[in-house]
Amino acid sequence: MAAAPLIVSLLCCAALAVHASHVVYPELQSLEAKEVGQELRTGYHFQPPKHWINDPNGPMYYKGLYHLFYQYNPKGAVWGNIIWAHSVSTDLIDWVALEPGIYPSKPFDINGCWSGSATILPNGVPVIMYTGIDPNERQVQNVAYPANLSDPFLRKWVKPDYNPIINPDRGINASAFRDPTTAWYGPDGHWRLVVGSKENMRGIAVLYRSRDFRRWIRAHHSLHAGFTGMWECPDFFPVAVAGGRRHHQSGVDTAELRDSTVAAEVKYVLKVSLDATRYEYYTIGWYDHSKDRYTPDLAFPDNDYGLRYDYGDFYASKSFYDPVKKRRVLWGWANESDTVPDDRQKGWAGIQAIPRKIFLSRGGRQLIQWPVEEIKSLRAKHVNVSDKAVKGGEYFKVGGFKSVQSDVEAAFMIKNLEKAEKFDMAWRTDAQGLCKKLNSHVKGGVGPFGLWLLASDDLKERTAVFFRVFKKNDTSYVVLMCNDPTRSSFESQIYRPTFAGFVNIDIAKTKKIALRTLIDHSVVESFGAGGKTCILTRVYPKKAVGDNAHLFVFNNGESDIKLTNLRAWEMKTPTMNKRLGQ
Ligand SMILES: *[C@@H]1O[C@H](CO)[C@@H](O)[C@H](O)[C@H]1NC(C)=O
Ligand SMILES: *[C@@H]1O[C@H](CO)[C@@H](O)[C@H](O)[C@H]1NC(C)=O
Ligand SMILES: *[C@@H]1O[C@H](CO)[C@@H](O)[C@H](O)[C@H]1NC(C)=O
Ligand SMILES: *[C@@H]1O[C@H](CO)[C@@H](O)[C@H](O)[C@H]1NC(C)=O
Ligand SMILES: *[C@H]1O[C@@H](CO)[C@H](O)[C@@H](O)[C@@H]1NC(C)=O
Repeated sequence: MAAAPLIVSLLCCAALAVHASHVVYPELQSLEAKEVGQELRTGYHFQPPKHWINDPNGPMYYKGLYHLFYQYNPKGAVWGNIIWAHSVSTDLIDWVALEPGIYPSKPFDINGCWSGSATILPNGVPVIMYTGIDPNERQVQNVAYPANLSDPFLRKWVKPDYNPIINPDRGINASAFRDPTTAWYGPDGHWRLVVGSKENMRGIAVLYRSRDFRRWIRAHHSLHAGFTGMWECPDFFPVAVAGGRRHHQSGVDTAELRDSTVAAEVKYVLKVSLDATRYEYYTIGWYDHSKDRYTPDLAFPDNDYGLRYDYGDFYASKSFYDPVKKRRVLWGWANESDTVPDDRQKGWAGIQAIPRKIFLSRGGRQLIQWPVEEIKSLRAKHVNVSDKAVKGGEYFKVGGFKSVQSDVEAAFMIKNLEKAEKFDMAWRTDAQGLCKKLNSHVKGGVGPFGLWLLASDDLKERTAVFFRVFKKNDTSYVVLMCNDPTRSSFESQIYRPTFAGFVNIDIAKTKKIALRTLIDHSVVESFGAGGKTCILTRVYPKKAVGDNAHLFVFNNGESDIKLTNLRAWEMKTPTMNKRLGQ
């Protein structure tokens, strides 16, 4: 946000306002893209042919198809004119674009159709709840039903005239009341859902109950609240615990919570997107069905330095239960890091991260995320490197394949931890600050080691994804995973923050750490230690594009490391949002 006034002055005279936390450029909202810049567009990350996208909405599976709706500006490459665009897929890889699912047409949504969720009713009927902006600019919650249940594409949605079904009454701020969750059904036969809100600096998950999905009554207390500012896009769902009857990696459908034996073998996740920081945080905890209260486990910081799905550019995420593969799948939006004039020029802005399977770790201390297995079907030509020592200060190029659109899996072995730098406990809550201070160019003891990618041959342009190991005391170590895009391009206007998170592994015991990175022209999406720590960044190389983008392995620490194994695949380009019949 800090750069916004500058951007505006560059554009000359655009009026600046902040609306639902998106910087608003009224003059640009309806300027259609004439040409679409292809160079940095993604190959296999979800993206429409042009214009602005943000939050994923109402993901679901229905009659053989995965549905993804998303916030979309049909008229321009900046936020505005928001509707629910709609795409379907049989495999989460190839996508077909349909006509918009939900768009302003009634008084209760005439000024905008904002984010929301889908719920599959017990009779199999999918229903969408979304935030509409009414004629008084109030945020209200509406319901929409499919016009034709026999149509697996769910092309047409009917918005009953009894909308809005939830109003911002009884002291709720009508400008801070949005993004209803998927509903869940309690043992008492009542539906529940939460809507994100705030009261001064207190973020709130406002709880509602309903018998019939039409008349909703606000509960006397919220599901949960915290002093972290507006809570956007809440997501609340059960996860299986290890040792239960189902495998801990299996998903749990919120609909199953009616069954008390299922409810006894799960924990719950509450994720909120913090408008104040533009990052997301989650806690794992316990939900009392009779009192309708969620209590995070004490082990988890319930604030804005707690656990994050992704320590990079990833926001407004939403999960859904996939009944085909019995897993929970997570979608999240990544915005651009270039400037608004850049977006205008390229004619597009925003992508969705690769859908991730999400589940509770075996020990129950965090969630694990992993790209859905289907994306392996895009893997083409590959290269292998194995058992290669990388001495302190050395690096080498991984040649023989095109890395600009690729999937890289690497495993590093650390023989000796003696030289690890001392960890200052003050860094405990500031991985990002630590990575900024000790970036990939700052020599270390054990690390920084990892990948330089989207790198030009002369290495002038490069993005680093790496690990660095610190010593806490004689027996305990801290592993930092970091993404350093400070040299990703020469363009000075581009937002290039170092992003980082700690990795919860006992490196003294494992001596090994794995990294998987999905590279896609302007996307770098990394999964550390099998999905314990994830970081997505957007970069805009000028030289390291197409066949001139290279991959290197580097070690800028004193200690030698070994690359035990690296496999890197070129990725094919799936069908991405072609119109049906085109
Ligand atoms: C409903 O969808 C089915 C399947 O696509 C189609 O055959 C039927 O004609 C549709 N009905 C109406 C009323 O549009
Ligand atoms: C309601 O929320 C809006 C948007 O965040 C804020 O500008 C306004 O001050 C809030 N109003 C009150 C009464 O808190
Ligand atoms: C790479 O290693 C894998 C696993 O060992 C092997 O199956 C594959 O054939 C190797 N590929 C090449 C190109 O050597
Ligand atoms: C080292 O730190 C770990 C984790 O904080 C702690 O459990 C352990 O007791 C410490 N060991 C010593 C020798 O201080
Ligand atoms: C994405 O863009 C950057 C650069 O403009 C902003 O700093 C972020 O706040 C923004 N992220 C979101 C989630 O809007």
